[in-house]
Amino acid sequence: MNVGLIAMSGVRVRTPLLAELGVTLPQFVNRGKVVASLPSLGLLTVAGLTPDDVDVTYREIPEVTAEDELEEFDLVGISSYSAQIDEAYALADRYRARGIPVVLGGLHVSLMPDEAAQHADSIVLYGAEGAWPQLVEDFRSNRMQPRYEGLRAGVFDDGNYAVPRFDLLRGREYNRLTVQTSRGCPLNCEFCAASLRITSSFQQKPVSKVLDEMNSALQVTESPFFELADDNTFVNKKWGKEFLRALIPLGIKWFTETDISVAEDDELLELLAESGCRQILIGLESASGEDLSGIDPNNWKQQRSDHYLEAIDKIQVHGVTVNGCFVVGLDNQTPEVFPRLKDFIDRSGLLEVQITVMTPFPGTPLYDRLSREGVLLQPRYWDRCTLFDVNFEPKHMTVEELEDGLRWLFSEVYNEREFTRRRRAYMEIVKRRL
Ligand code: B12
Repeated sequence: MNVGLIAMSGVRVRTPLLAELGVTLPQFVNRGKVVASLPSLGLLTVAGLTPDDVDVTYREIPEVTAEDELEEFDLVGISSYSAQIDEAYALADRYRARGIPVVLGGLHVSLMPDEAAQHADSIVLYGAEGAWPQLVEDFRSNRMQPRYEGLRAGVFDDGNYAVPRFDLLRGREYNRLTVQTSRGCPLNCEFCAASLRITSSFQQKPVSKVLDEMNSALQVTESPFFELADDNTFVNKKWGKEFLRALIPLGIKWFTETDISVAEDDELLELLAESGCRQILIGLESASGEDLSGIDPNNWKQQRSDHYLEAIDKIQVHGVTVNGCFVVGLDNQTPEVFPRLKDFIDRSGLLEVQITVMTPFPGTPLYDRLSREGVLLQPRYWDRCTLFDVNFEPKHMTVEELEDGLRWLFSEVYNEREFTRRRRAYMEIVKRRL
């Protein structure tokens, strides 16, 4: 039996002016190039969960076109994010028209199961753990069910967990490889559309398992740079320190996403630097505390926002750069947000910055609220769930003001002159440690 696991790859933007701007802005393009080549850890995990006597082929498809030759498989599994879901459905429909059964899984499918079921012989909700091995057995005995529910808890426990099949990447070029150390995030931001949505609570992988995965990934790459596919790596500081100590002997370089509380722990910061961490991405969301009211149920981010500048400085002094992420279009923001954000970025010493539009991904509490308020611009806009396209009427500005402001901010922040200025500022910060 041969299973084909197919991932959509590449990055997406719909609004034409932004897309044009995006391809000409040097810093935007640099980060885009780095991340666009990441493999699908979701499908490598599905491959790891597949019984040993089944052949697995892993494919990445940047663009689905009707002319493409279809590769023959006994069963096809396709992964899903909202932005490419229509391409995934089109591919699934073509395979099914050929008589080859298709299974759809992943984030979008878990959140919109009834829609996905129209394009699949079977769908898997939540993690593949706890569902995929049974599905394959059922398929082999001709009793595959239309729907399986994978695990939302205990995903990393022995018996449920499998090491992702990094060996399937042998011979291909990747700038970075991904490894996941946790699923979920206790902050529970209203707009979050990441792994939090397929877990019942925060799940942490034991350090020994993360190390096994890294060692397995190290077999297929000569110059390893790891990107941790976590929502928030350092929720548990005790686990964090154990993990960082274990990383030191590997001599790797790596990147992750976490929250601003790492700045409160000096020992953790020292270990981050020592373990080869090059950058941490932090969802700061806005420069002003007023904008942050209500974005997470406990106003966790709002409470810390007065200390953002000193926290960024403290992290960067350790030689770990901060990629500061900001969201525009939040309920409390007016058009004033654009110059204010520019000013904050200038003063912050941030080396890298990511600016995105608040996006009501289907299946999020934000989607439910904006839908109730009647401010969504279209009933179905999944291909515009890119984090750069505007899909709703903001509270305190017009759609045009939001789009214009975003374009202005992009051109002010992502240009060679600004990046050189930020790099120089960062070098000054690091010198203070020497
Ligand atoms: C790596 C990554 C990428 C890689 C993806 C490589 C790939 N082909 O998968 C790249 C850089 C290409 C990428 C692109 C984009 N990304 Co991205 N990305 C991530 C990131 C950092 C990690 C994802 C990951 O590896 N998770 C770990 C794996 C193990 O989890 P998983 O995929 O959910 O898989 C599990 C289950 O879902 C299930 N499963 C998944 N697939 C399948 C398939 C089958 C058959 C079965 C049975 C089960 C199953 O089983 C798996 C194991 O349990 C997340 C953020 C984060 N911190 O998680 C954002 C994230 C997934 N990306 C996001 C977005 C918005 C994008 C872009 C639209 C950005 C853009 N403007 O272009 C594009 C999407 C284009 C596309 N190709 O679809 C959003 C998606 C939200 C959503 N609900 O759709 C996220 C959550 C970030 C965010 N800010 O919200 N991304």
